[in-house]
Amino acid sequence: MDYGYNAVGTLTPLAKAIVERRYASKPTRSYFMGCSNGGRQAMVTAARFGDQFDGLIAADPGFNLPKAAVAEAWDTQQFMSAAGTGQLPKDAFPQAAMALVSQSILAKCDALDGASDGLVNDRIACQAAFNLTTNVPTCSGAATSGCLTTAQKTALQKVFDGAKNTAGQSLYASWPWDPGIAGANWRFWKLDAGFAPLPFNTLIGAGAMGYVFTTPPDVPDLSDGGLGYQLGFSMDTDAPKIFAIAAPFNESAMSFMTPPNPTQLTKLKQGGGKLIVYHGTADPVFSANDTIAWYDALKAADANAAVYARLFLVPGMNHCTGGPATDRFNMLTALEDWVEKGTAPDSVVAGVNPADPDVASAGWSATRTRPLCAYPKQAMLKAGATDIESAASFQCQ
Ligand SMILES: [Ca+2]
Repeated sequence: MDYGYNAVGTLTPLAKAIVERRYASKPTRSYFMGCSNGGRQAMVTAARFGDQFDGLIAADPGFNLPKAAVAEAWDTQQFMSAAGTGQLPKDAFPQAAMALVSQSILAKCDALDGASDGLVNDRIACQAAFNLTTNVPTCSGAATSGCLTTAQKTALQKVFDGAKNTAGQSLYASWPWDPGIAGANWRFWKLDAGFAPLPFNTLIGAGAMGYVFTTPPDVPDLSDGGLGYQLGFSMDTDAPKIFAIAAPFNESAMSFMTPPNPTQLTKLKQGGGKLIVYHGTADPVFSANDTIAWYDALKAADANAAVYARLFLVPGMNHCTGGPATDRFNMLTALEDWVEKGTAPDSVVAGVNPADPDVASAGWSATRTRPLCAYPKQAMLKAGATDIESAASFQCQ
């Protein structure tokens, strides 16, 4: 419970008391910013302790983190279904295969936003336009360059469709097709997260799943990095344990890891606080689709939710950073302007990190900029604009 939410709940008043004792006045503003599990923490804090903060930033949030750990086991099972004897997921899906899928996505989707620039801003149209089965060449025999085997396609499609139990019920979320799946950070988290001497390390999955998210706690064998544990994980009988309680564990993982009611941010709203959420659409750890579904539900529950909560999608960006993306931006300044000047962010200008190999290999200008748009708007090339390296050539629509 401390890990899930109560550390913030306990320490925030204490920190404020220390500030007041030292400076003889309360802090003028209180902000919270985190990515990944820190992004999850920001969302939980907005719901549970929203009156304690003036503004929060939840980046690539592990919003439904126990569910994402289920999905990681699912992913491992799918990737390994395409692996040969002695192979790991990284062997079953060499980088050339992911680059081929990325290029195939670009071929169908890049121009949909008006600019053939290596970025897919029109995410919705792309999901309808791209078809893994028909748009990527199928190998006639063994895996070679320039094609995917049927086994690779089947596995990758199941990963992107999202974890399901045998009844076909979704256990987490689907994932958007985005050219950023060829990013180094995507590969690290999804396929290649091995740390010597372990051949494979499932990171958030096996260890966290067994010890933290399963009730009663399990003791996963991590001597192989958790590979065997994930391969044996049942979507029917193990996955539901993230919702279970068993004394003395009287709160389930889903209860302590997620906001009590994610679409009711009453404390934040009534306290005048603001929440910015941003998420890379090629995040391999936490699906942007899960965050989008949350924001859609928030808007459905409160039509005026944009007054205190806004979502920004970052095309191509992997987990918190990296990928072929404009992943350099200052959301904290945008949040301060919103809280302190009342200027709500409709768009935030983002640049590239030219030292990132994914950017360098894409051949983009080192000074490329793009507007990140408040969801559901997305950046589209202005009619007649020709400079595809400049944010000024794009508009949110
Ligand atoms: Ca484009």
